Amino acid sequence: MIQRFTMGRPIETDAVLSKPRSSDFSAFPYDHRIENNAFVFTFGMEKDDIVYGLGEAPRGINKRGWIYQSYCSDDPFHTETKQSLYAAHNFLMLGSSGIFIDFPARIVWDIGYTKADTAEIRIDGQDFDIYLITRDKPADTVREFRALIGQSYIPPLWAFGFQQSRWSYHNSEAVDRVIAGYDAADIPLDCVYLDIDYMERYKDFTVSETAFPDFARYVAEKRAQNIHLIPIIDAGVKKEDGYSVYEEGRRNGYFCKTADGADFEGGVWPGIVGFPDFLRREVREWFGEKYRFLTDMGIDGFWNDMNEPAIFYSEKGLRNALGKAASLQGENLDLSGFFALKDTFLGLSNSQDDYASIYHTIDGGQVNHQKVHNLYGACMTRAAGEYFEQAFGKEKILMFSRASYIGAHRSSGIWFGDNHSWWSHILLCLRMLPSANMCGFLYCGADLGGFNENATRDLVLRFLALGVFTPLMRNHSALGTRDQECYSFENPGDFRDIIQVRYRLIPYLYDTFRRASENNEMIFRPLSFDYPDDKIARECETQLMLGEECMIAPVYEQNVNGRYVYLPEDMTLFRLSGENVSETPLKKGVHYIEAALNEVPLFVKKGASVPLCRPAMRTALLDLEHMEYITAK
Ligand code: MIG
Repeated sequence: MIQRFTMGRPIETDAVLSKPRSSDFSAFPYDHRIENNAFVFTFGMEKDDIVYGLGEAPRGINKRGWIYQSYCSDDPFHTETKQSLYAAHNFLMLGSSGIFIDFPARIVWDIGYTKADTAEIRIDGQDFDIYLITRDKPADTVREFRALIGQSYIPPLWAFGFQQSRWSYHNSEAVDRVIAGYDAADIPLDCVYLDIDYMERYKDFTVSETAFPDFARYVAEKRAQNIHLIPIIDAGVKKEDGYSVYEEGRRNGYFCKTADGADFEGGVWPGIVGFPDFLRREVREWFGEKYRFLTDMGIDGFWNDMNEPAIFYSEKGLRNALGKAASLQGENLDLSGFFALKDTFLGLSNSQDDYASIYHTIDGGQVNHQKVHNLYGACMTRAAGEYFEQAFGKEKILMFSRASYIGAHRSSGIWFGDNHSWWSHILLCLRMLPSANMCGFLYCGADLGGFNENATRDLVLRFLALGVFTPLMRNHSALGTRDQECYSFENPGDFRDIIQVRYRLIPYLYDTFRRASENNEMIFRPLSFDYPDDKIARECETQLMLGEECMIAPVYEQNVNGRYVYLPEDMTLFRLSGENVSETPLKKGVHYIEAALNEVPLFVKKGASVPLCRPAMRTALLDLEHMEYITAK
């Protein structure tokens, strides 16, 4: 059953496709109050209740015992004490009771942080819709919620191939070296990413002539090798005379404004930029159509970045900070004065003052950015996704975004942003997968090997062994970090063994993905969804159910040959490595499972089968007619 409760006059977010009629608010079942203009409601949690949800967010599958915020944030340190990441996915479940808050400004979710047995949810405003969904089983609640928000995006098949990225492959020679490196090591590859340096001075919808001369020909040449190039698009449009995208945007009044009606200007990679007001349909149509510059040259995949939006500084913020520094010139700073000055500069990026000084135009009126902050990136990505669907049809273009709000799941996937080459981030990725699936985001994944800082060979291998199962399987790393391409480590054969397993599983994974999208199901589920009465399964935060047939349990620590795995029922362990498959039937219970660095453990439920094809160097070269089945007898 779904009930909708409407308070005030909510801003249209387009998260929900067809809205059920609102119930009288007096029937809202939770204790609530208004406090400092915020709507606050609370509910109790029994000792053993599990709270799921919030999509892309820090910490566990069970969200209890922490405080989270829905506030899209560009924060490259995903430590466990953070409260938000890049997305705002306002769907929470207490057992099988679902709550979706359709509200695009800040929400604070105190899930037993202040009081262990109480959840207190603070909605920063009084205009919103809350949907309550009650079913007997969590998976049914998710299905009903997903039907409400509409079918999840399905990418082209080749988007399930292995993808290599780095900030940045600076020119066509660098891209060619990557492809040659993979080909020489016999490691399959489908995509190479173009990070911001492919552009001319970081201008969206331009390609640097010196870095990629005759880009269309180059793209065609790569397509003939079955390689897709995936350029990045940033949210901000460089302010530059004679740059048509900027000039059109300014002339038509398409950029976000300040209170006095001037274009808001912020500093990001291109220097000073205007931020398209993606909340407006005509701006989305304009910006979406701009991707044609690249699709006309044969590009068929994109990643949208910096769309929280990330703002390194604003002119006003910088002026204030410099003024403050100048006023201290010649003063004898005490320690607190020094720290205050330092914080002034550190606080220039993604500052609340800047966000509060941005205005959108909605239905002809000015709306402060803080009221709609969490829609910005989602609307950018919708602009692209809706253009692609209309111009090319469904399932043709790969599209994923950094920032997101529920609703964007219909036109794109997401990646989990700037993680680190830390062992703990294997688990962070694992835990976000079911949560993101609940919220409709099926095409997702983390930067495998970790984005920030230097990775070790064993970390990349173990990260990839989880990535074998994530729809987006992309190795990506930051500027200045050690080479992280698979062929740059010792004995690349181990990497081949892992990535070939992915290619063998593509028919199964793609089919599982498609069914999950069509039937509003999750690809990855917490064990507790499937084994609600099993105490150990209910607490499991390091394994996931995959599809109807499988369970996965990646190794996530250094210098170990395996890990403990809990089997909630009899299953067969298949160790997959390259074309090798070994099989070990196991009884329900706890087992120490060994997995070498070149092996992917896959647990299959008794009686179930999983198809495997022969590996190939590209998805386009897979033989999808001839399958071998691994069956758990
Ligand atoms: O401020 O384009 O999350 O994947 O490599 C950093 C450069 C901007 C952040 C993205 C990351 C990308 C990087 N970008």
